[in-house]
Amino acid sequence: MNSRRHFLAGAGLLAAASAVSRVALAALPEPVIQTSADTQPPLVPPDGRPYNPVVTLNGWTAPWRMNNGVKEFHLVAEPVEREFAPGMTARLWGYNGQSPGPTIEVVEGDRVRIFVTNRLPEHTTIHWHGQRLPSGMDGVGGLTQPHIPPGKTFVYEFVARRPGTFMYHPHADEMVQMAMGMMGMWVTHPRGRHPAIERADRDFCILLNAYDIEPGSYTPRVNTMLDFNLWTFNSRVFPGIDTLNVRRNDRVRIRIGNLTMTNHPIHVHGHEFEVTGTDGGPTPKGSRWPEVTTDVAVGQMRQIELVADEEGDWAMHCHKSHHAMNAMGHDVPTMIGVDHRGVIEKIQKLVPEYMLMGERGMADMGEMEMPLPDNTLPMMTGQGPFGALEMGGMFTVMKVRRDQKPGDYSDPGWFSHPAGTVAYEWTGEVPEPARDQPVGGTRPKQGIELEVRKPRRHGAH
Ligand SMILES: [Cu+2]
Repeated sequence: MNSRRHFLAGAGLLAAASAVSRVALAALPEPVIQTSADTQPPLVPPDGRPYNPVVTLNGWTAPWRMNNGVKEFHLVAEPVEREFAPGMTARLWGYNGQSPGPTIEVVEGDRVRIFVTNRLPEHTTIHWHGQRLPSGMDGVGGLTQPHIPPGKTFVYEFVARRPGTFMYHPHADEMVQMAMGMMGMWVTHPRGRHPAIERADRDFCILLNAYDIEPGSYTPRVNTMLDFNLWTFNSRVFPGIDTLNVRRNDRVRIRIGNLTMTNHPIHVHGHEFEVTGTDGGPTPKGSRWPEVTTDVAVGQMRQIELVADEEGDWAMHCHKSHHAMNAMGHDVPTMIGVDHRGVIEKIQKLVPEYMLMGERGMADMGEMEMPLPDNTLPMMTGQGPFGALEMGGMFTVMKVRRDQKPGDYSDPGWFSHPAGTVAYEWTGEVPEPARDQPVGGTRPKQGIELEVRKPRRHGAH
């Protein structure tokens, strides 16, 4: 739900004192604040050149106003609360009430004016990642402009010269401000027919970001270099990420930007896609090849497209398995193959709530409801129609349905598989594997050889 918040607190009082006229207040577009982490419906352009709008998963597009042919936006850099998934909320910095900030959508050739108000406790700027623009509008604090001090508003203005997918983020105390969630996406639609840009039926935006939030706490650690524990699509983790709901045979475009500190191989099940664009713009058709995974490196954007011609529920996720899980439980030691019989009861006499984890792998964690500290999410979680999904982090599902109406982005529920198309249990005889047969008349020795190593103490090298 959008809620309009007055930019100047107490504006009524000021107006009564006739210090600020209505005309002066109207000089800035009122910033629109988003309070929900739900996916908002596409913003069909009310004016300007028409285009097929994007859908930002668990996000929204910034409204604008036309002022003498200029598209005016107002971004407010401010502390925000962001729900990562039900059960966990983080205190971040973002724009207009959320992290990531609203997606900005314009058309090639549009003159764009963006007011940026700083409500953070420290200075900031916005860099318009990937845009062609006058150097002084590039948003690098100290290099191309003075920083925007707390409480001040700066104006950026340029023409969106080339179509494509871009990002925006501060270029001021960058490590801190990006670790706190300050970033957003920018889409410039082509002005007309473009030889390298097809018309897409569904066009999704996903910004990859990462956080290090200790279980039980609310604010990210801002000095973490690589060891983040929450890997997010648009500052959400599975099972809090909305699904990509599409109609069968739709041409689906997914724009993926990476503002984390590592690369993410993004994998889509059941279909092949092509990379149709990068930060540099649309890729020439002759340069494209089919893929099912594409690596999105740090600071990069990859725009992928597929024809969703296979009905079903298709996983879409980062292929680094540690990025498809959440924060809680990473410090469990590897216990596969360790026989705990007889030990567990003894431990439970001392620690009554002690649970054995990982003796047979870690899948138990997906099923089990572990007691958790406040405000965190289990490492492996989520329920599907057949049981625990054992996922987290950068994981969602593309739901392809023949009866999904054009323009309908609502969740159709789980897929009803046609009879005989689901993997099933074999109930017949299972022959012994050939390797167990005696070779040359001798059976392999019974029992397992063990190599015992003393545990090395941490740091003792
Ligand atoms: Cu990843």
